[in-house]
Order: sequence, then C-alpha cells, then structure tokens
Amino acid sequence: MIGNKEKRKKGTFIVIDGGEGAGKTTVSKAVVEQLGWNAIGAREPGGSQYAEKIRELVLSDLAKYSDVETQFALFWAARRDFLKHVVIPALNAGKTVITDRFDSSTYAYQIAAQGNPQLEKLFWQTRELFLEEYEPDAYILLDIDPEIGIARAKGRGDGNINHFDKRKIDFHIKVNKGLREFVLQKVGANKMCKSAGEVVDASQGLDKVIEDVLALVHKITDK
Ligand code: T5A
Repeated sequence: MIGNKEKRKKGTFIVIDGGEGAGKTTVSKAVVEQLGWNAIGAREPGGSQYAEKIRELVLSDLAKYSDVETQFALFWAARRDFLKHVVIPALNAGKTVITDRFDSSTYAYQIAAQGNPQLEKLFWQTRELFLEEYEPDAYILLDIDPEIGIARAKGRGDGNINHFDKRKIDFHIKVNKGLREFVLQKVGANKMCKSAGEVVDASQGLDKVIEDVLALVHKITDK
C-alpha cells in the first residue's frame, strides 16, 4: 500500500492526453508555467528515475520482440513508480500535478489500438490496485485529427520518433478512437473510474488551446 485508505483531500491531479503531435508537451509546459510554484509537470512513460529506465525499454526498437501483455505490464510498472515517487508527494504537499499522458494512453494504445480487448478487465483491476485513492481528478483530451497530429510531430524536426510514431495512420486512428472512448465514455461512467473527462479542440491555434486547457484546469482545481 502506498496511500492510506482515507480519500486523499490535498492537491489536484490532472492528465493531459492526446494522439501523437496533439500538443501535449507544449501545452502542459505552458499551463504549468502559468500556474506557477504550486504546480508540477511530468510526462509518462517515465517521470521518476526508475520509470525513466522503463521508458527507454518500452520506447526502444526492442519493443518489437515483446508482446502486448509485456508492454501493458511495463507501462503499469513505470506508472506505479512514478505515482509513488513523484505524484503522491506532490499531491500530499497540496500541489497541482499535470501529467503528459497516463493510464488513458495504456487504454488507447495497448487495448484499443493494439487490439487487445481481453486486457480491459485487467486494466481496471490494475488501476484500482495500483492507483489506490490517487486516481486523477480529471483527464483533458487534446483532440486532433491523427493526420494533422502526425504531421506536427514530424514537423518538430527533433528526431524524437519512436516505434509507435512510425506505425501506419490506421493505428493512430484507433488510438484516437480509444482516447475518445476512454475520456468520453469510460471516465466517470465506470465504478472504478470516478475522474472527470474534458475535451479540447487541439486543431485550434496554440494560444487558444492553452487558454482552453488553462480554463479547464482552473475549473477543476477550484472545485
Ligand atoms: N504510450 C505511452 C503507450 O503506448 N502506452 C502508455 O501507457 C503510455 C503512457 C510516448 C509513447 O508511448 C506510448 C504513446 C507514445 O507513442 P513520447 O515520446 O513521450 O511517446 O511522445 P508523445 O507523447 O507521443 O508526444 P508527441 O511527440 O506525440 O507530441 P505532443 O507532446 O503531443 O506534441 P508537442 O507538444 O511536441 O507538439 C508537436 C509539434 O506541434 C506544435 C509544437 O510546437 C510542436 O512543434 N504544436 C502546434 N502547432 C500548431 N498549433 C497547435 N495548436 C500546436 N500544438 C503544438
């Protein structure tokens, strides 16, 4: 057990997710900057020292030799370590934690896009066991047409392309569908998921996307 049974009362935990190139990194950094000292930002997979090691493994080309069950387990292992070492201490200190991706990505990539509905039951069980009372307060989906997102990610020109980015457009369409399904249907409707779900049109100009996300973050933290 990493938390106590009493429902946590401090801090706010918000996930920003979206398909490749939706603007998660850019937007979450801008939002954390505007929130100031009381907010921290982090990315998944990774975010803690040990989880960053797992990140190297899951995003390396070696992943093509592993099956989806192995990847599912590694993403959850990284998440648990990140939660324990980064998210929980920050929440307990009353901070707002903004993460770039979280378990919504496992649902969209490993279950929806990689086509493994048999993992869904295990997903919700693992979520309950691993997150305990620290499930996110809200998920904000940066919704983007995958073709636009991929073009943006490629246009960044930093060579930061992993084996998921290289997959065909059909895969990214399924990721998008999985993310929408998670945020619009599973979140809040499942007894194992009491978080809130919000969607922002990420095809808008960057300043407008940041403004919309910031407004939602204020709405969620002020609750
Ligand atoms: N994964 C992750 C799983 O399979 N399962 C899991 O459980 C988890 C947690 C992580 C990979 O791991 C997979 C999913 C991913 O494939 P990553 O390297 O961390 O990969 O990278 P991604 O999260 O995929 O990040 P992306 O490369 O997709 O980019 P972002 O963060 O969405 O986009 P960003 O901010 O870098 O922006 C891209 C470009 O677009 C511009 C930016 O300036 C930048 O140049 N831009 C805009 N331009 C115009 N208008 C806007 N509104 C713009 N917003 C951004």
